[in-house]
Amino acid sequence: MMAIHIHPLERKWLFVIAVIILLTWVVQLYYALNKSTHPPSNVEVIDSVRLHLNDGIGGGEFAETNLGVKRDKNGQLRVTMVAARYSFYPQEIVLPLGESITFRFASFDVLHGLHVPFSNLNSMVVPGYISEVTTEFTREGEFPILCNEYCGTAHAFMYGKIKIVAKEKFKL
Ligand SMILES: [Cu+2]
Repeated sequence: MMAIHIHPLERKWLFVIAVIILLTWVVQLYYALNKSTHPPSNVEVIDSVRLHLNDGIGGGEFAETNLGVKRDKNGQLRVTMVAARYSFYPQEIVLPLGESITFRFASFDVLHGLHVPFSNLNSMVVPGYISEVTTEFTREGEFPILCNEYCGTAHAFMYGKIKIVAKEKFKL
């Protein structure tokens, strides 16, 4: 059999690539195990065209009048939010520190992303699907909600605001 010849420089780069892949893997594993970063596991479809109507799939959960922060019958805090070019609706919400909160997002038009710095809240908002994330905040303060999927000309101006307050100061 003929020996395969690999140029020494190519061999070097193969090694560099292998190290980069390994490093990426280690970083992902670290964040998955220590910072509770994990892919969303909720698959739920929605009709984006009827999102604003009260007769949409899910009983109009994403109709304008149903958006915002609510407590469900089990006492769990829920945030229902729509991402659309170029804002998040509602644009400002207030939430308590250290309490489990379930976020449900839907897109009105194109692909959006939702990221809150200093938290593990980071999700894609794919048109036609509901993104669900349950998390809790560990720092008080005001944080921007940023769109991290390019969605059009004014993408850079698409933002919202989350204010995290102490549990005792939180009112619904
Ligand atoms: Cu965007």
